[in-house]
Amino acid sequence: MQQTLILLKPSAIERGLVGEILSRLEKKGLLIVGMKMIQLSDELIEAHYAHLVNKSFFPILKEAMQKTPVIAMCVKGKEAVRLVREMAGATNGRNATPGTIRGDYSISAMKNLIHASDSLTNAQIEIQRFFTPNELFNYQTVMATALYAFDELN
Ligand code: IDP
Ligand code: MG
Repeated sequence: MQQTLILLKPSAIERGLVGEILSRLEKKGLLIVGMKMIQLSDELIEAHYAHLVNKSFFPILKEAMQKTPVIAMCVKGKEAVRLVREMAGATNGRNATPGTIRGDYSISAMKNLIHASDSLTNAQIEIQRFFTPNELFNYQTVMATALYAFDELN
């Protein structure tokens, strides 16, 4: 099973879309193994969006990410990294395919509701950036045998 990092951004919090997005992730079969609300510091945003610090829109992005606290989540599932990226949709909400979270609920390139790790390597780095080991939980649910075939449970 893979783990991936999700942030529900201030655009999701402000619009009251937390429940909706969480519900989609749960219904897909992803298991929440960590979840907390945090106010992002300058340092955390600069590390998380290091690939964007030199972009002209970075100051606006930083402000947008600090407008409210965010909800950070670590979810687990088979191929979870790719699945959550696909469920999030293209970065720009106006280009995102209907049926994706951004495609259904965002009309903005920046205020696109959700962050999802883009590779297994980055997922591991990002999970460690946002969670301490004791904030992540290893538990089994009876649902696992309903969600997966026996030979998929690893
Ligand atoms: P991603 O969130 O789909 O992985 P990234 O390129 O990693 O996309 O960009 C991180 C975030 O920065 C985006 O989710 C979006 O909020 C913002 N962003 C990226 N590109 C633009 C842009 O061209 N204009 C405005 N905001 C952008
Ligand atoms: Mg990205």
